[in-house]
Amino acid sequence: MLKVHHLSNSRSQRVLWLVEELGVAYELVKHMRDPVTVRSPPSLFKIHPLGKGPTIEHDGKALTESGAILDYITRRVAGGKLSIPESSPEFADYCFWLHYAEGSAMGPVVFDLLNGMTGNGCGDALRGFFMNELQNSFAYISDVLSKREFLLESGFSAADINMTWVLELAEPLGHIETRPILAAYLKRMQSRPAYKRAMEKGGEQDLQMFRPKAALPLT
Ligand SMILES: N[C@@H](CCC(=O)N[C@@H](CS)C(=O)NCC(=O)O)C(=O)O
Repeated sequence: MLKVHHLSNSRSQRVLWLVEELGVAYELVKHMRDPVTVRSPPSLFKIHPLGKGPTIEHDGKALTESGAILDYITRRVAGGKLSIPESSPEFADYCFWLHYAEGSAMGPVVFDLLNGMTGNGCGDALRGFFMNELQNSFAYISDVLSKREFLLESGFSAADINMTWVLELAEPLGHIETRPILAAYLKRMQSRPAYKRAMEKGGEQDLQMFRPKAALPLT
């Protein structure tokens, strides 16, 4: 059976949400972040040498990396549900959004989080660079979502699940309240019954722990 390793307050919430949307059978294994360092506990490194949330186990293999896991589960475990087949005209859009979320969109958000945690440890010049990236990226996502409810025209997909956690992490950093289209999208995603079930099963998510120690300008 599919085993989902969930790290508290982490991206692995995505995988829990996905399996709840799909209604596939799975076993949930919870791992708690170290309360001081907020890093993964040794139990996750026993599953995969990278010790990351999310990690899954299926058919004798351990797999890590959100995008790879979402792709694997939708195709291999769920017969393509919530993904887009190669034959569809939307396949290219699906590949883009699924990987853009954790690739280019997540980068500046994580930099800003680490910058906040270290009291502007990146310094103004570097921060200026990644804030510019964040602005362009979020403006693009907002523009697309101003025209439709989901990232793809055909409707909800695993790409929305990957993107939602990017925006959830950006929220305590102050990057959502100024962007009403992203705020509304986040609310729509969070109101899905499967999202709520995933939260109940994984344990309430508190990303406020990542709020910066001191307020920094948002641009
Ligand atoms: N790009 C990877 C990032 C994985 C990642 O950094 N996960 C975080 C949780 S949000 C983690 O495991 N942090 C604990 C640690 O690195 O010790 C993915 O999407 O799976």
